[in-house]
Amino acid sequence: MDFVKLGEDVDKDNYLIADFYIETDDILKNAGELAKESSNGTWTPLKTAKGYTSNLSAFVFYAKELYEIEGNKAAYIKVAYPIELFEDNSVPQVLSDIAGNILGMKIIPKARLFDIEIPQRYIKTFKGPKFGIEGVRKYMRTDKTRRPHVGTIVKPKVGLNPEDTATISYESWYGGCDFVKDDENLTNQRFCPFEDRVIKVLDALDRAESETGEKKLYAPNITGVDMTERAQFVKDHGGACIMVDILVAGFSKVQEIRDQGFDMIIHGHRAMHAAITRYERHGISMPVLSLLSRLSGIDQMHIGTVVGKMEGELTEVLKNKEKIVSDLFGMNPCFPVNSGGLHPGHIPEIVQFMGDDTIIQAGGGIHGHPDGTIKGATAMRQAVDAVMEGVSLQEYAKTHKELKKALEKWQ
Ligand code: RUB
Repeated sequence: MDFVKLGEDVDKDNYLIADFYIETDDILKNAGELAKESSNGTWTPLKTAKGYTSNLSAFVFYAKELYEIEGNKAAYIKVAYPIELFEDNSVPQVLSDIAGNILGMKIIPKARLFDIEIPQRYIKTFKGPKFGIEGVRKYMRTDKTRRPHVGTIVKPKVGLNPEDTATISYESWYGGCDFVKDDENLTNQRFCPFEDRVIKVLDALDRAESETGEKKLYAPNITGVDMTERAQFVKDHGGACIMVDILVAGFSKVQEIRDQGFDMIIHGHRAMHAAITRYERHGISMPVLSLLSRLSGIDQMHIGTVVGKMEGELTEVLKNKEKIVSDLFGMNPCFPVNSGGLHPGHIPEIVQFMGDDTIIQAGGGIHGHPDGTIKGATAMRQAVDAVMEGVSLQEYAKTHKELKKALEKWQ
């Protein structure tokens, strides 16, 4: 078994290609160990290996030394994994291979999986988003206007009871939001039991829809130990959307929910991603997690904002976007979600780099409006309208007092 074959012509129809940044004292030797450990080998030759198991060897086919760092050499390497290594339709199994033991090997103190390329044959085993951008737009009846959706996260993120959560949700929708969601750490705590909350917020949604004549969407956070039952509960009570903390719950659960065919839009929050993605010399990049989220069936996916409160450079956010919207052998694209420290003043910039197919969410940027939630939601929607009409926010604010007040507070 040869785990290093530099310059080998890799058949991209039959291999998954993984790009790594590594730091190690011997690039080729240890890159080979990485390929071995992540496929059919281990630290020592095996008496149990059979002739036929060698077909499942991964191999390094490209290595480029970059620079010296902390007594090691840094390098980019490319590893080819035969697709027979992978179980059909299983994001968790892919991760156990290409980002499993190898990120903890002593001989490679730093290793970062920064990109993957997956062959069509394997992509086709995944269902991907059921709704995607077009499905969500059709449901929300914005498939003609094509404007960005406005969303909110009910705040304070924890502590409110179901009645107040429903009231704030109603006000958000009434003021102009399309979408209301729970926050990542609100699930089924005693102060706001899941079932009671879902019933009350969906009642508020019905009221908001009939009063505004617009479609509205609520994403209750079903993350927890009985996610299937929670999804069923939402479905039984007329809900059209659920939210999952993808990384906390795990891709297997996300895929299970997707495959169970609830026929509801799945909103993907990426809470905890920074523990995996943030350190640029180790871990897994957010674009890789974005792609895997798409494969697992997420319809609306958090990808960062550039502006706002959360870390994330423009190049990374655009890469995340590319992974979830670009052509992928016919798989539906996810609706990108920009969220985290946003207010109406950010909307022109976000639309400029994201385009109109985006869900722009504000929690504090709506519920912190000087005149409260309804006016806060109205100000967000006015900012979207201004951008769609090609008018500057300052100009639009002259005749839209909610927007004016928001800009006075935050810009
Ligand atoms: C938004 C919020 C969300 C973040 C997560 O609240 O806290 O959880 O969007 O970040 P607010 P990301 O609008 O008050 O900041 O989307 O980057 O994963």
